[in-house]
Amino acid sequence: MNEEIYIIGHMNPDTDSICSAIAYAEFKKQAGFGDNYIAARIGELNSETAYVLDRFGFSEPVLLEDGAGKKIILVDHNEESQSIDGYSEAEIVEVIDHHKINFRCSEPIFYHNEPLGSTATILGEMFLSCVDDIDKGVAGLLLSAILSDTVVFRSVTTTDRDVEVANKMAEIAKIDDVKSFGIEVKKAKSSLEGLSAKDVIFSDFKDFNFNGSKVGIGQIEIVDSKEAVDRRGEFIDELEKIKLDEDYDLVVLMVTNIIEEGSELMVVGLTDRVDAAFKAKVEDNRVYLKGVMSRKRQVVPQLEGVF
Ligand SMILES: [Mn+2]
Repeated sequence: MNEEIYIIGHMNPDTDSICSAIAYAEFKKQAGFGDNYIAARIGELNSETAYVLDRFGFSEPVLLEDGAGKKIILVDHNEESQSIDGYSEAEIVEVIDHHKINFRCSEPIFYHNEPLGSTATILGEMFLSCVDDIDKGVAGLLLSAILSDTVVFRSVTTTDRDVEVANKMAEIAKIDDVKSFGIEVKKAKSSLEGLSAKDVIFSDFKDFNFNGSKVGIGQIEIVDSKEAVDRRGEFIDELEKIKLDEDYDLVVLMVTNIIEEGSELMVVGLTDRVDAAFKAKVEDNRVYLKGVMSRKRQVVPQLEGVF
């Protein structure tokens, strides 16, 4: 048997990371590349992803805790700071992603990156062009991942190709109403009930190095603002604690209301950078940004630009 190759998404995995890892392992098998590709995860699933896997009858990918000495394919990320422990001693053999590129390698590799709404869109197109009989469950996973990452096509990151691939996958997965299925998927994660402030903040949290400054940006997506508004004080206290404990220069929690299509940013640390990036004023550690839903496109570049 050939050497095992692990396919992993980013830390604090989201639906796109997990479903893309599973689908790509499946693609490798069905397109004849071999059965030595193993979908893996590098953290716990969130409730949305657990819902999606259950809905389409998949079990969770194996947990990979250390990448040292292993062959690895990265999906849905390319930065070491968002990847597995032991990254520097792993051999990265491929990347499939839709984020800004901050990647180095010493050998030529297969690297497929496009500015699309999700990694699953790239994989959906690969399936459509290479696999005759796409599995209903795999189509369901890809559809869910596209809907999740594009916030049911509401995010500015959404492209025509995302919508097109999603519709094709919906047809195969026998999902009639794509948008209401999308809201159903998003709702599976939107309840904050029973989660500590720390769990909420770290449910989808990414680290960035902006010109030497350590910045952490978490995001939650909700369909009703009440719970988050009621717990603002608690979230801001926890952000302060994270900033001190982990020595961040700036920590942000984006509370994105997918129905209102806007985000409240809760901010601790260098709040003046947030003022400058969004030409707004952070007051009581928070600011509302209308129309802002995408961390990747509407928050990260703007903040990076003021460091
Ligand atoms: Mn993604």
